This record gives sequence, structure tokens and C-alpha cells, in this order.
Amino acid sequence: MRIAVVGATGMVGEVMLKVLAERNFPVTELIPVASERSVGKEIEYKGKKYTVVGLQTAVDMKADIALFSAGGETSLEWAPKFAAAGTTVIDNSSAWRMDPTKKLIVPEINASELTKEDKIIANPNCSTIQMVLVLAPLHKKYNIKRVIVSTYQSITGTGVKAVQQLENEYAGVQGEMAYKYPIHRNAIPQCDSFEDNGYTKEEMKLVRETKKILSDNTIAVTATAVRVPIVGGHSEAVNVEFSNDFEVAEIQNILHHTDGVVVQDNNDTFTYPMPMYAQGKDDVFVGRIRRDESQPNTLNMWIVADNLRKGAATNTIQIAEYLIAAKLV
Ligand code: A2P
Ligand code: 11C
Repeated sequence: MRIAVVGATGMVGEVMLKVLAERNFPVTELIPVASERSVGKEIEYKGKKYTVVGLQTAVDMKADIALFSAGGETSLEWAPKFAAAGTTVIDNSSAWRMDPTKKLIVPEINASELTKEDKIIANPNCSTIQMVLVLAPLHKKYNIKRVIVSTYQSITGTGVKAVQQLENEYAGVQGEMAYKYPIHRNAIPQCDSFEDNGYTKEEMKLVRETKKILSDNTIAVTATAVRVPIVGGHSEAVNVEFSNDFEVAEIQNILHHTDGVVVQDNNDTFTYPMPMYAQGKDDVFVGRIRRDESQPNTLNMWIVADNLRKGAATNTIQIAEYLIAAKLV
């Protein structure tokens, strides 16, 4: 496969290269793509050096698959050009996710929706992916009525500038601010900008993308997304109300047998998911599974994943792996 990585010099792009190499993805030619600023720079993949090219050069090279993580505007403008050249685009930005003509894919849940005609495929937001991977098998069994989610999101979701801000604050150095406030010793109840309804875009992604991925507009979702000074991954406190009652042990058993999910749930041994363990891993970790005693048929859980891996690069590459296995590219 001839693979273009658009945004290869960025935070997610770099993880994409790492994950492609780790999974021994069948790359016959790698085409690293970035902005004009980076054209001519060299990046390394499996011990070999590759020269970064610009977007038009990459379109003309007619790769089989282009993995995009270069921001929404770049995707809006360039994904259709790659698609027109015959390249299948898997896009990690928010540009196409809610477009009714585009599929929004978490492979373990809905990859079977994909066909050869899907030339631009959307990768969901990180905080959505880790939540729906756990919710999907429970929805099938008990039917979800409502989800209340509160997130504790890693600064790596904001990008290099935020990591630099935290490092500057640790060192007591003045520098450029990624956030409106210090993030060291703080929690900022704003991820991304505000929408007219008073929620942030990040919160509304959790609402809208969940319904689309689970193909069920009747699921009610409400979210509060908070940025915390963490690098290893996003954490989520998730409260789920089902139509049907459940046994906690049965929920644990279902999740234990769910692809991509690891149950870490033992109070006796103080075992629960944490970003410091999730970092660098491709799985979604779930624990603190317990009944909500304030209301019938309702469950509380704690879900953690590396937002740059399953939340972004890994999920994108798993979609590409599915396309190859199903002979759709
Ligand atoms: P560059 O390094 O040349 O700026 P991050 O999310 O970590 O900021 O990374 C964004 C990625 O998207 C980088 O690889 C960046 O390239 C790339 N990028 C940003 N804007 C453009 C653009 N207009 N065209 C192509 N690539 C872009
Ligand atoms: C964050 N979820 O943690 C964001 C980062 O829509 O793909 C990814 C934004 C997106 O801030």
C-alpha cells in the first residue's frame, strides 16, 4: 500500500508513523505530507529517511490511502482533491464527521458500514471513541436511554503548544499560552470553543458523534469536558441509564469479552484505569464499574484511553487495516 500521512510532522501524525511501524502495516511507499513550512524536511520511518512533500505533490502521487491529521481546514480543502485522484482518505479532523454523506467509524463497532464508494471516511473525536467502544456492547444488550459524561482531558489533545505551556509553567518560564489560564495546578472547564447553546464544541462532539456511531438518535447524551494537567490520556466518568436492568458482574463479563476494551476493576487491589497506565497503549481501559444507587437501571464507570492512540492514530490505522482486509482499497 502507498500511504500518505498528511500532518506527518504534527503530534498525531508522529504517533501515526509510530503505530504504522509497530503494527507492521503493509507500507510499500510512505509519503509524509505537511505544510509548506516543512517541505524538504526529513522524517524517519522504520530507520529510513523520507522527505516531506506538499499537499499538491502528494495528490499527484495518487497514494492508495491518505491518513489526514492536519486540522479541519486542510481536510475540508484537500480531502476531496485526494479522493478525486482515487486516494481513500481517512480523516482525523472534525471536518467531515457530521456530514450525512460520510461514515464515522470505530472499526470494532461499525466498520461493516464501509463500502468501496467511501472515499472520505471520518475518524471520531478522541473522547467519543473511548466512550462508545465501551457503550456499544452495553447498548446492544440493555438499550441505553441516557448518558451523562464528565471528562478529564489530557493537554496532548490541544497539541504541542499546550504541552509547551505546561512545561513552561513547571519551569516557571514565561511563554506562549495555549489556554486562557495556567493549566499547572488547575482544571479548565472548557475544551475547544463555545457553541451558542452554552456547551463547548468538545461536549457537543460527545453528544452528536455518539448517536451517529451507535446509529441511534434516541440516546440522550449530556457532557461536561474539562482540561486537566495530564499527558497520558483522557479519563471519563460515565453515568449510563438503560431501559433494562443488569447485573454488574454481567456488565464486567460483557466488557471483558469486548475487542479493544480492557477491564481494570478490583477495589481490593486498588485496580482501576489511570492515564499513567493507558499512555502508549492502544486499548480502552474501564473500571470503577458500579450501580448508581440513586436511580433504577443505571451504571457508573470510569473510562481511560491514550487520546493520541485509540483516540486518534490507532483508530485511523485500524480503519485502514479494515479497508485492506475487506478489499475496499
Ligand atoms: P507543519 O509541521 O508543517 O506545520 P499539530 O496538530 O501537532 O499542530 O500538527 C498539525 C500538522 O498538520 C503538522 O504536521 C502541520 O505541518 C500540518 N499542517 C498544518 N497546517 C497545514 C496546511 N495548511 N497544509 C498542510 N499541512 C498542515
Ligand atoms: C481535545 N478532543 O482533546 C480534542 C482533540 O475534534 O479531533 C481533537 C479534536 C478533534 O481537545
